[in-house]
Amino acid sequence: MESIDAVRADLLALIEDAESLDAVEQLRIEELGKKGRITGLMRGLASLPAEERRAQGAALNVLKDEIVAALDRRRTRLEDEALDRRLVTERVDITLPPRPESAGFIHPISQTIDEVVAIFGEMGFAVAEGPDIEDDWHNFTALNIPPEHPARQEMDTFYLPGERDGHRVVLRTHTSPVQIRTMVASPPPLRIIAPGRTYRCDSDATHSPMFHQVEGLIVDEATHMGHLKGCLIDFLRAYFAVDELPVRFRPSYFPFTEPSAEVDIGCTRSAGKLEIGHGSDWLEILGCGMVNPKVLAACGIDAGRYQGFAFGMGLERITMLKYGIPDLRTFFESDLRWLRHYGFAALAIPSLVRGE
Ligand code: 2NM
Repeated sequence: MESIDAVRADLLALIEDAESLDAVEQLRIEELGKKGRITGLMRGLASLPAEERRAQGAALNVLKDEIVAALDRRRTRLEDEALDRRLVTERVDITLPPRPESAGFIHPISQTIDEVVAIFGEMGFAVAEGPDIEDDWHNFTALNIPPEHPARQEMDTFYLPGERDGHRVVLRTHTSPVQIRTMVASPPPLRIIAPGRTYRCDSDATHSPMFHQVEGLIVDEATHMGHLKGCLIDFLRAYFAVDELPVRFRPSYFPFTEPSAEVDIGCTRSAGKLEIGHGSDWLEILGCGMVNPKVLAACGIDAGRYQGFAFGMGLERITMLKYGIPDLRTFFESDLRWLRHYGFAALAIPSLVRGE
């Protein structure tokens, strides 16, 4: 029978040579199991005299504990080495730039609203909002639009079923009811713009039943037509980013303003192409006028003391002109490829934005 010292030396060498966790486990099963050498030595104790058996048994228990401890040390060692290798090969390089997130895009109409709000904001205009579902007093009557006016006819206006406080319910056909609500609710001086959705029963290549407008209103004691002209010329030059943009005011008619004007900007038309900012042609861009005293009075404002100007324009049109979008209908098709092409990055951090 092998001596305890020989078995110890052999087992410790085998454990030291085990190169994997599997090999360590294999050794544990073979050497500490029923067919292992330590078990064999234990069995041999039975044939020894009592005296010798006690000493040999104690020594075997010590050997077994030593082997168990050596297996544990070897296992821990192999695990540590494996972890060290992973830490070297799988190190995270925190200096790498992040992969770009696929970001959403700002719809061109939202971009134009932001730009328009910024330009009028610098002039001291606040943004006012109101409901899309209006009553015909705020949408028509207060604006001096008479009952027989064509704009009131079912053909142009979306009427909703039922009544509200004795008034017919409509989808607002312009954002003017926001100005009416502001004048009813707050005393002058007023200086607001009202961007938002508007609705008319009209749908073809150049009309969408839902579209967007921005209207503006100033009411004060000495506001006159010179302010109106200066304000709108400054706006148009800022929006189209053309310092010397030609601007022309033509007499016109609206029930809610007197006098009224339509505003054209200079352009060039050649070979079916339209260029804004110079040339001898004109392009109609917005409507405006001095608020009709009847409108002020309908809102409870003293028209003898206060006067003001108002204006309105379509946002799709000025967006198409500035950004070269050829077809109105594409604004509302929710085509993501169109939005990636014409949309605007939400974050102005070029390295993080695809397509910049
Ligand atoms: C336009 C043209 C001219 C306008 C008038 C008013 C109000 F409520 F103050 F009377 N709001 N908007 C107005 C005036 C709108 O759009 C082409």
